[in-house]
Amino acid sequence: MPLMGWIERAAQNSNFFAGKGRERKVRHLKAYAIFFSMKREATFMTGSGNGKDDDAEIIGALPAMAVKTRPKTKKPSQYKVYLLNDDYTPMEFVVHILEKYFNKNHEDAVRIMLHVHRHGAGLCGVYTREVAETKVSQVLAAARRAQHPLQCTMEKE
Ligand code: TYC
Repeated sequence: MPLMGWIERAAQNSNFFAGKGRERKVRHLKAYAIFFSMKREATFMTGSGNGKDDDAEIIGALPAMAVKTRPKTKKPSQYKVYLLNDDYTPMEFVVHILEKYFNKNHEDAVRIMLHVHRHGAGLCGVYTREVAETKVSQVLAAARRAQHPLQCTMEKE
């Protein structure tokens, strides 16, 4: 903390610190500097920066601060990507799609395809928004190219 150096220098140069109370005054000032920097953090973290200078509230928040780390980044939302059943798309084509775009092995691809066939829809994977959007459009484009009505959708987790 830069303030510590400043306090040390001030303690050497200023008459205020001279004499027998010097050690105690320096300690006191350092403690105050630490308190103030913590207070700024606590005000920020508790959102209690309402202009009211309520030290009691800040001091109450200090123990929580010691264990609470401020998240710098929000973790991105995840999206589930589903295949939907229809009466016309060949089972083999759906299996191929699951292998190619969802990196499933053959066994899992067959299992998921049959789940969609029997239940109407099935989860193919969970991805961040951009990846999920890419998967959906890749599947729709491949289905359109092959002239199958296969549908694919995504849903926020
Ligand atoms: N129901 C289709 C059929 O009987 C197979 C199928 C499975 C289609 C999964 C789409 O997402 C799907 N040929």
